[in-house]
Amino acid sequence: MHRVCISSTGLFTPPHVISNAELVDAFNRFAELENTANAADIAAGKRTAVPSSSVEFIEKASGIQQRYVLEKSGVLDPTRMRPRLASRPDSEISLMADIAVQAGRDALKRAGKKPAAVDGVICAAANMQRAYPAMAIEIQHALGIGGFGFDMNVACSSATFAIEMAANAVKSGAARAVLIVNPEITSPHLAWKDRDCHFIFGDVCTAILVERLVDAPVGVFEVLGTKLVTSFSNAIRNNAGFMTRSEDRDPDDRDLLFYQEGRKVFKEVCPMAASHIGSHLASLDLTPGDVRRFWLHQANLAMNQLIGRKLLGRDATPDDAPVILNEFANTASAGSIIAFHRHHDDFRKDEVGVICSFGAGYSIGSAVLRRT
Ligand code: CO8
Repeated sequence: MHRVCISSTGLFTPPHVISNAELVDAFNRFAELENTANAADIAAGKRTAVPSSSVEFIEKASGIQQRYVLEKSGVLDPTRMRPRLASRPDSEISLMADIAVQAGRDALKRAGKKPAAVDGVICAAANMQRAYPAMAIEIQHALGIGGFGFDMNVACSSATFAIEMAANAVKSGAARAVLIVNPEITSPHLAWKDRDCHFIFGDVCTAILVERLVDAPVGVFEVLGTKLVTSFSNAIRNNAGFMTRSEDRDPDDRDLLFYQEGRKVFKEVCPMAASHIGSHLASLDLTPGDVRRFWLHQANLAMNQLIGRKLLGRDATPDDAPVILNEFANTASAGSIIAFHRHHDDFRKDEVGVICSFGAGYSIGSAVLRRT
């Protein structure tokens, strides 16, 4: 069995930013148009008016201040309320593969690795651009990586679940190194017309290089252990799928985009995540007090504060549990990886950190890391 490490991470940040003020302005103009068009039905009590959104609510309820997106004009057009993404011919690289290649190259460059040293690509994200061929194989081809490629989806826990898959492949000797990419293009499957969730997500792509510890320089993060759990819930769901056409569904049906019971998720997932991390650490003879930093899933600031308090018995500082959701919003599986990417340089030798994601499924994944 080989010892395994995360030797580098990579990040692709989309070119466009939408501030909360811009988002709320577009939403409120949309609400006004809708309410004007349906004024008679609203007055007759046959329809409820679309309520307005507010920057204050968004910042207080979530901690999110802005989000990056691949295309913003369509999102901010009150007559459209979804990004304008151009379809590409089969002869061109797909959008999802394109951003994954950029994040993947960043990770390879930071590790000083050539594609020839990598034996597999896992594309792990909350949504795939198409059914087949696997996105990972297109990414593998574009990067010039040999071996295998496959896609996997565990919603917000896709990246941590992929770390376990990659770590097992490296540990067993099946691969020398595996590149994980998390192209999270959330904007096409977010309900921008729903004020309860229109502020939640942003687009991004992260990459993680998992390899044999002996092949990496000192200063990388050894993977001491990974732990995954799932428990079925309908509280976060998206019913879009390949059967909707045969079911004669209207593509605009609300359940064909992201929907959730946010309060229920909050209440149910926080204790699950805190006890998951506690038991994972205990299995490695560690306690939360031994952990220098928690790189938590970035869905909601209050959620992370609650998990931090449950683990540490006090308020977690930004140094204990760094926050990136103010800048990126919820980027599904990429959130905890961005937190790690941005906040690990100051680790000293032998300090321990935990990456933990939680989300739809429910699914929770953690990786305990020690700096070498
Ligand atoms: N502006 C003004 N008021 C608002 C707005 C708004 N935009 N939205 C809601 N309100 C109102 C509500 O209508 C409600 O009014 P009332 O009290 O009169 O009913 C009031 O404000 C309070 O609303 P909530 O109870 O909904 O507010 P919360 O304090 O619970 O905050 C949150 C809402 C932020 C959604 C919060 O519940 C939360 O963050 N929960 C956890 C969510 C979470 O982590 N979800 C995980 C989802 S991600 C995931 O797992 C991956 C999915 C795959 C990726 C999909 C990509 C698209």
